[in-house]
Amino acid sequence: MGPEPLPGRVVALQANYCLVSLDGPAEPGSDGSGPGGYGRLLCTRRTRLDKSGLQVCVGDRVLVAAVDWRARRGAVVGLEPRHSLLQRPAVANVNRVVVMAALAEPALDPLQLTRFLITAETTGQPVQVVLSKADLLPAAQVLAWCRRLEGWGYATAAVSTRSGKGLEALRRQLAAPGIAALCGPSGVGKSSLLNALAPALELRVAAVSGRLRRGRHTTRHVELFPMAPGALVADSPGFNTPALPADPQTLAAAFPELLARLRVSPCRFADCRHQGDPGCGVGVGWDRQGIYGRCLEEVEAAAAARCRGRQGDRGLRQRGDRLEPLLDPQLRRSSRSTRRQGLEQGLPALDGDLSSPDPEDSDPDLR
Ligand SMILES: Nc1nc2c(ncn2[C@@H]2O[C@H](COP(=O)(O)OP(=O)(O)O)[C@@H](O)[C@H]2O)c(=O)[nH]1
Ligand SMILES: [Mg+2]
Ligand SMILES: [Zn+2]
Repeated sequence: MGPEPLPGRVVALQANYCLVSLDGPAEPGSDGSGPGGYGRLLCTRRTRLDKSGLQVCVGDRVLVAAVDWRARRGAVVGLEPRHSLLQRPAVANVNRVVVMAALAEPALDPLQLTRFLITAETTGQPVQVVLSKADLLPAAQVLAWCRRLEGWGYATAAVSTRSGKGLEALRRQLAAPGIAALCGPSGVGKSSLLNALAPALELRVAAVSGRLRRGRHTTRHVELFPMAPGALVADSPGFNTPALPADPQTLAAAFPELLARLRVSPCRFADCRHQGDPGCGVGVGWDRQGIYGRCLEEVEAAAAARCRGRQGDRGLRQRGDRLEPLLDPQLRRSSRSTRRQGLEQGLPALDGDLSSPDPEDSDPDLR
């Protein structure tokens, strides 16, 4: 029997390894004040753990054994249950999600922002919005965007790493204990923001390039960074089309303003689509009604296709009145999200690196 396994947290994944930040001093007998601080060890994951069907995520609490202090290596031998999971980027044990969108370059796209917000909402944790590049729009327009997103039900702050606007308030928020996941499309300035808040991090930032005025994928993997003692922030690689939930109920639950209306006046029918149907308590004319409708259609189409797939029509999907080969990226995304839900429930193992950007919606500059 070796010494007791040491508790720590996974702060990054690299191929078959994970980087674990230990809770305690870097070496037995040291007080953690040496150059290694509270040590980080590059760890393998033991087969036994893999056979349990769980894939280790950034943010996971783990136990490390077989430590080689000189080589700073170890092996993950245990995984604590998660209290929450952000599916993409995959971050376990998030305490809040900060969704970031740029006010310009790239222009703010309410549908895309909504898709990120939906993913954030499915964690069950508090969600807030940060609008970046406030230096690029007149103050009145910045304020109008903030008011609009507050109308959706989100605390919203405008920031600029160029002018410094909003940075101090955000730094205070991100210094709260726990894990904050920062997510949003590529090029909105996530890495720049973390650099501005904690210059010691020196994260790589992309030059906005090409006709799309989007950043390149300089951030390649999810990684946790310390913002303050006990406060970690996850920077994540850009991807641009988050998946939608598998069912309409989960989708509706991800629209705070819809839920607020439902609380005041419930719908007559439990399966109401909230699209101006008779007896609908949500009503019409709310800002994101059209966006909700588009997302609902996509969720329903994917569910219907899955259902037909089970009935034997494998390989084909209905589109309007014709059948198409089942190669739609949306379907691939939804099946991936189903696999991740399995992960959350501790079911099937995942292959591949959860944190790597998907080629299908990666930045065209890099293809
Ligand atoms: N005008 C302006 N540009 C910014 C701001 N913050 C970041 N950028 C630029 O946006 C681009 C993408 O930034 P990056 O941090 O890599 O974005 P990420 O992909 O979200 O991590 C870079 O060229 C930054 O210089 C800002 O506050 N104002
Ligand atoms: Mg980045
Ligand atoms: Zn309704």
